[in-house]
Amino acid sequence: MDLSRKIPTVLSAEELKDKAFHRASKITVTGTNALDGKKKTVLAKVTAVGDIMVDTLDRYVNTFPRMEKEEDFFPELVDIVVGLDQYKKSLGAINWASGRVERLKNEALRNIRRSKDPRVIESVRSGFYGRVSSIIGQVSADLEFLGGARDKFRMLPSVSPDVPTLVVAGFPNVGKSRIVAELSTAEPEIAPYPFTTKGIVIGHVKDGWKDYQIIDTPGLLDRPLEDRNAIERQAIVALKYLSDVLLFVLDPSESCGYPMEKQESLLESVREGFDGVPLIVAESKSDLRKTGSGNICFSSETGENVDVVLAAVLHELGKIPYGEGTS
Ligand SMILES: Nc1nc2c(ncn2[C@@H]2O[C@H](COP(=O)(O)OP(=O)(O)O)[C@@H](O)[C@H]2O)c(=O)[nH]1
Ligand SMILES: [Mg+2]
Repeated sequence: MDLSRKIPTVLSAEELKDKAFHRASKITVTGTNALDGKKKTVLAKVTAVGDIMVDTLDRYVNTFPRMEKEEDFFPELVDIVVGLDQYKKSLGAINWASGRVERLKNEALRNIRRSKDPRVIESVRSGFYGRVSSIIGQVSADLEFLGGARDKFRMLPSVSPDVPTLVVAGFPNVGKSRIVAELSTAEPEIAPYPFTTKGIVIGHVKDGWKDYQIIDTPGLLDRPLEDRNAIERQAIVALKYLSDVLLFVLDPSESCGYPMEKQESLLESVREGFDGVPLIVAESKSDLRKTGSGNICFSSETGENVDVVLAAVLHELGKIPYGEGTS
């Protein structure tokens, strides 16, 4: 996902007005006589102001992701990052302003064409300038909001929503990063993620022609959900939309510093929170301790059963329709 790439810089209300009026101020058209010249010049100025404003506003409406079609973004992430209600409201306001300016432009053009009085022509122009200024002023806060939203979208991880994705969970130091590195075909990259300081780690694994994502989420799925504040909970909810399959890592050696009882209760909490997402439970550090519990036991240290973990992961990811991973 890369929401920000195609979105242009959002002008403030002042900048947009300056741009339009400045462009128009440079226009003069010569006519067959003084009235004709005046008329043609004012028609061209009004057209320029109207078109610059409408084109600019329409570009925002068309390039910011719509919340109606969910293919190329995650509404839950957008909600956390900017607030979905305000986002929709602001896009709606920009769309409204564009329509208003277009109508006022056409009305002014008609009145100018109809008139034979240079003073009337001039007053239609200045009336039009005043009205469009006021409309742009009315959506000033919305432009500002969308400008901020664009910047915040840059923080979102460049995760493809349509590539089947494995998310790895478990307490700190249980061996998540090492197994992600073992499973990944390519070197994992670190991407920023809203409300975590550490970012998320995105690895890739290939199975024939298919490329899958493996995501390690330091700070997100490594503590009980009950201990989370509202924003962290939302971030976890958003993460749910990235997850097609979960791998939960338990460390029975407890060398991670967390007793198995706590690890198992986190597992239950994640199981509930990610209800409906296929869950693979695997026990790490089999070189240190094996439980005989029936879960896959692996060791990134010796390589034992890393292939079994990989096979289980690929088996589950293989069930996800490719190209529509996230639902
Ligand atoms: N003995 C042993 N140590 C491991 C194994 N996997 C990870 N570790 C060690 O456990 C610590 C935490 O591993 P890491 O992958 O960073 O855990 P994470 O915090 O869950 O990502 C590191 O010191 C690793 O070297 C393993 O299979 N066997
Ligand atoms: Mg780690």
